[in-house]
Amino acid sequence: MTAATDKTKKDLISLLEEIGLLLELRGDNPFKSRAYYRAARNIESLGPDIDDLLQKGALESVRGIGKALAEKIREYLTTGRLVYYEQLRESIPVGFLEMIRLPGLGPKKIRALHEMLSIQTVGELEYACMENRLVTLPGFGIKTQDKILAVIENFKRYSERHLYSDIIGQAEELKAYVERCRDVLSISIAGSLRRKNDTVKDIDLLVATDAPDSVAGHFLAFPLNESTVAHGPTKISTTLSSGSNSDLRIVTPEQFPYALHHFTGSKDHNTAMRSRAKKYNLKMNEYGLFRESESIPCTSEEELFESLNLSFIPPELREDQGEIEAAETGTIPRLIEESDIRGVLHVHTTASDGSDTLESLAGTAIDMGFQYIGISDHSKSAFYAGGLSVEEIDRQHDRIDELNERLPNIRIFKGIESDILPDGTLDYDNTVLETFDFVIAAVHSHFTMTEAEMTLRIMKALDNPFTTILAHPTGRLLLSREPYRVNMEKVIRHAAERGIIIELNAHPRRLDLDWKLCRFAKNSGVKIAINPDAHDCAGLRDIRFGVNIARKGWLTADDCVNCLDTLAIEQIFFRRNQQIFS
Ligand code: DGT
Ligand code: CA
Repeated sequence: MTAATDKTKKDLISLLEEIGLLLELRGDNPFKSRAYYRAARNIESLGPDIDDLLQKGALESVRGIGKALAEKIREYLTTGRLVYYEQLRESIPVGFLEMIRLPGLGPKKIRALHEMLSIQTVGELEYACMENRLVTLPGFGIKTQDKILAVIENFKRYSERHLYSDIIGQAEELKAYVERCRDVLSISIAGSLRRKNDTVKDIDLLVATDAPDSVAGHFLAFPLNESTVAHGPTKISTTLSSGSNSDLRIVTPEQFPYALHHFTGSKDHNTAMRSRAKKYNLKMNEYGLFRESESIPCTSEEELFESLNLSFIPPELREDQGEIEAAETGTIPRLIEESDIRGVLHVHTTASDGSDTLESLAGTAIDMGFQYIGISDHSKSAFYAGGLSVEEIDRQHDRIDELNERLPNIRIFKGIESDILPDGTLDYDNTVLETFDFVIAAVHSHFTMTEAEMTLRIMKALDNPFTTILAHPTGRLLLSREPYRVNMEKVIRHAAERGIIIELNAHPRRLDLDWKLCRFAKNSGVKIAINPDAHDCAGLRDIRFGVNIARKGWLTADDCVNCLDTLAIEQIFFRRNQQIFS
């Protein structure tokens, strides 16, 4: 028998090593994986070529290769495939294979993280680190957590898509740098970053100049450029140290408004705009707006929209979701802005899994100009997150009363992030729940229910008269975890009927509700709370990412409860409590 494939000894060794690793990842008997590693080593040190042994039917003469393994090697070398390996691979979460690429994270640790925290992907692992989940985990600790965060930082550089929050800083730095070139006459970030998408592929930057070579030279000298990908007369692409690509497009000052509109996108919005232009017998592209060969002059995007009888469409709305019709009828809403936010809810302290104290969080909220902060540590079932016992709640409430007396510039509201238990109940008795100003209900476990079960579970939690807010309603983690199966339309309609607020979680990896559902919630009559879900003082600043998505979801300040002042939001909490007792 001869090898009918081009599989070499080297391929075989890699295969056996990978099987050993996969078995370890799956938690099979360690003897099994060791046998594969040993066989790989023995084959490596073999003198004769593996094909000779195969032809002679003498594979079993190699130390560590028994009958079963010899059969597998034969299958691999003769067919080029090994069914056993393919099945093994399928039995292991794909994310494990991604995690194993992180230096310092071996199969044992990956299994431990999966068993104790249900982590299956690098993104979930990063999120868990940010929530300090590894600090008290046996075999881990704060140092390991910090090391893991550092290697993840490096890992993310090579992803195809990036979180908006990971890229915007470098994009703004690049823009500020390019702007320093004297020949730059106008400049703007474009593409998905300008539309404030939750994830982005690259940085699109647009410049107007009369001296393209000078601008190109300056751009190429940006200190954070790692390599040049393409260099043409109007477009240059580089890879930055963050791992993302940056595309610079160079146009004349006259072309700038049209190019800005074009390169902002989205593609679907552009297509819809072109159809509209056609109705006016106009042609539209990145260089201009034309009636036959005559160019229609526009000096800004505003004028470009005006030429098509449209009001200005904010970039966030340019997703072909009815924005052109709204601009035609003058019904584009005044979108919420960060300066509309009066206070923040959903904040964790050192009492559960946060890393800053109540006092320092309140201090940061004051510095940020907020009128109130709503504390909501985890509830008792969330043992992995230091969920609060009834005694700890009492102590926290005393502390909040004290601080409210001492700090006249801020109102601290007493809240809790209560787990929604698998049967849809909340985590404490009514006698405990009634001591809070507000109760946030959220799913943190049992993600794998059927859609019907999960929908019922959440709807039941919304029926609880103590529930004020439903948090991170779909459970998705951007680029790392799909939403759990749930009928969100049903949940949103139920929340509307029950007067429940739904959270737009501002953490850049959650942003859940997503922007399409935000709009559906608004149209269903649900109020939204843009919540930072902060686990430290810096986390309070994530609110801006939530505002971006709220804008993409067409929300105004009136749609968001945390644009209310202290008195008004207190009345909402109070009214809810009155309903319970009436
Ligand atoms: P990304 O990069 O995947 O996060 O999303 P975008 O929207 O930034 O996409 P990108 O960088 O490929 O292109 C930037 C903009 O340029 C895009 O939003 C619209 C415009 N554009 C690019 N290619 C086309 C195209 O083939 N047709 C039209 N109509 N517009 C395009
Ligand atoms: Ca882009």
